[in-house]
Amino acid sequence: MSFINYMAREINCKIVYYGPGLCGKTTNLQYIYEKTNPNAKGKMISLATETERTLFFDFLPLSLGEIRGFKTRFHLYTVPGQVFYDASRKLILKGVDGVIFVADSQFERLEANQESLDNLRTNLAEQGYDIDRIPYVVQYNKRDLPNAVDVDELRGLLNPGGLPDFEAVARVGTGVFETLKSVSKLVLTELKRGG
Ligand SMILES: Nc1nc2c(ncn2[C@@H]2O[C@H](COP(=O)(O)OP(=O)(O)OP(=O)(O)O)[C@@H](O)[C@H]2O)c(=O)[nH]1
Ligand SMILES: [Mg+2]
Repeated sequence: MSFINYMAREINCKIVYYGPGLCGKTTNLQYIYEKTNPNAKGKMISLATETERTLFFDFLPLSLGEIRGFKTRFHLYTVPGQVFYDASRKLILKGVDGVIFVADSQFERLEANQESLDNLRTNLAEQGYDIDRIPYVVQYNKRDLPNAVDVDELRGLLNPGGLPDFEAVARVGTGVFETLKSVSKLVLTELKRGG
């Protein structure tokens, strides 16, 4: 539900990073924050526990240039991945324009990925969104770890429809901007269609 401010000539879009606990959502945002020009970003807000688990959300406003004289502002959010924060995840999904599902590539996290994806589907549906219709991309993170499952296997489990997907090592930034660019492109295409 992008918000267009005609007076200020601004388009505001909301992107949400979703995925199981510790899959690397906050790490994606931190990398984007570090690598973005100061005049293209706002303050990054993180509400975290003492152990740096996301407690409510992380937030980063980004400017991605202009389209037809309108400034495009992307508001990036991450949800808390831990199972018991479901109420927060529902809230954060309100008004979403695009979703990045961050999967943890580790064998031990296969079930957690699946649960989180099911939870995403349920929470989107509750708000009247269909995961197959909104701008949506998948990131297979932690590709650097020795226990990472083959991408083909992850794709079969988490992305059988073959939507845009990316391998990543968020800790060093690999794949981070590719993933973001892909979803923002889909969001802007949707906007142009008047969706
Ligand atoms: N090896 C490796 N570690 C990573 C990678 N990305 C993130 N991590 C580490 O994984 C841990 C969890 O990362 P976070 O970004 O806090 O995970 P999160 O998804 O935000 O977790 P919640 O906020 O609890 O949902 C941290 O120690 C990160 O440094 C990666 O690509 N490879
Ligand atoms: Mg987090």
